Amino acid sequence: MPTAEPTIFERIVAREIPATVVYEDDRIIAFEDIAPKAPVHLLVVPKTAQYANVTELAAGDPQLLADVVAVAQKLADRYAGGQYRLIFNTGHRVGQTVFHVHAHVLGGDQSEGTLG
Ligand code: D5M
Repeated sequence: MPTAEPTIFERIVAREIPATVVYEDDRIIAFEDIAPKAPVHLLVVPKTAQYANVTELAAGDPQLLADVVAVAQKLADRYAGGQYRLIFNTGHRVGQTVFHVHAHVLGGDQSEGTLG
């Protein structure tokens, strides 16, 4: 069976390509988004490539999803005064480009305009 190409996030986990890493433990890595959409824009990424999106992660490893949320809160506390949006794009039609589950943590002053 052919193996899928590694995603860009697997390559960041493997340190094959650089990223500005702001958090890491044995199961999760977080780094700055390369194309920030807010004053603070971080990605919190489970290291496993097993889950393409948050629905799969919630079904397959709910504790890991809870840990992703806890890391997002910790980083928002550190970098964004504890206020943030947490976004999981799910599907290419809404803009998902990397099919390795990741949480966008968006913080900083966005009072001039946000989603919804
Ligand atoms: O989010 C995928 C996100 O990944 C998007 O906001 C850009 C970001 N990205 C892509 N390549 C890199 C690298 N090399 N470093 C940091 N961030 C990166 P999605 O929800 O799939 O659209």
